[in-house]
Order: sequence, then C-alpha cells, then structure tokens
Amino acid sequence: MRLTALAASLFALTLSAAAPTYAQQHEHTMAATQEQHASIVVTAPWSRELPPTAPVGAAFMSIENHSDQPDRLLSANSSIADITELHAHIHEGDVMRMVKVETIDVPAHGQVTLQPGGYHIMLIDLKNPLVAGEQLPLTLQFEHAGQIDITVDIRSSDAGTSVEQPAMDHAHH
Ligand SMILES: [Cu+2]
Repeated sequence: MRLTALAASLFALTLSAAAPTYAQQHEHTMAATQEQHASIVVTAPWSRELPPTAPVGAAFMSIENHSDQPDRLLSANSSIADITELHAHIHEGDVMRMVKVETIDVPAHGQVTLQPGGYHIMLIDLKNPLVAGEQLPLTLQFEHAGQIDITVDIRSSDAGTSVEQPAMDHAHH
C-alpha cells in the first residue's frame, strides 16, 4: 500500500510538472487496458458429476488469449465451494500427483487447456453436490484481463470418457 501511495504521489508530481500530452498518453494506456478485457475467451467449461458425498470436484475449460500480451490466471472462486485452488498434475515416477500452483500462464495469442490429468480448478469442500445437467458459477481472476464470470456445465461421468482420452495419452510421454 505504501508503494502504491508513493507511486500515486510521484505520478501526481509528474502530471503537474509535465505538459498535458502526458495525461493524454496516460488516457490512451487506460483505453488499451480496457480493450484487453475481451482478450481472454473461456470456452467449454465443464465439471464432472460426483456422488453427493464427494468433498472435492474439479473444473476444466479452454482459455484463449487473443491479445499481444501474455496473461495468467491468478485465482478462481465459486459459491459452490469453500476453497478454490489452481492445480496441476505432476509425475513422480509412476505416480501422478496433484499440486497447487500459484498461476496458470496463458501465452500471447495462445491458449491453455485445463483438462483431466493436467491443469484444473479444484473445488474443495463442496457445499452442493455436482449433479449432471446442472451448472455451477465460477469467477476467474486474470492478471491483465481482470475478472471473468463463467458458468460451468456439469456432465455425467459417462460423457467425460472421450474428453479424458487426450490427457491419458499425454500421460504416457
Ligand atoms: Cu486438484
């Protein structure tokens, strides 16, 4: 907070000393930042149905970055879970283990796929069961694109089989 205040006062000093063109440039930068809100597109978010007693679930999706600037997913939030974490799967010998990650990078003009066996959003201490055909709300927080609210489709476990195949193939490499 102290740094922010210092930066703000420095900025104010610069503004008062500098010609109006500086302010115009700053406005231009702000406008560019606004446009980036549409730069992140989340497609096909889904989760898998679980028995009512299951304490944790996971959400998967594709995240596309249509901007010139790399972005990253910083956090996620859902009213359906007490805790929401960003997770990856790592290999330890023959064992696959989930680990919490701080961020999930989305390269400029690239995409990242959250899928079984890879990155996912972990929903911990579920308040409601995940029922096939229903949806759950999820709020994503990106470093540059800011907050994006999405709705996640809950699929039946049968329907998930074909989607899992690429992730399982990947596990053999
Ligand atoms: Cu996980």
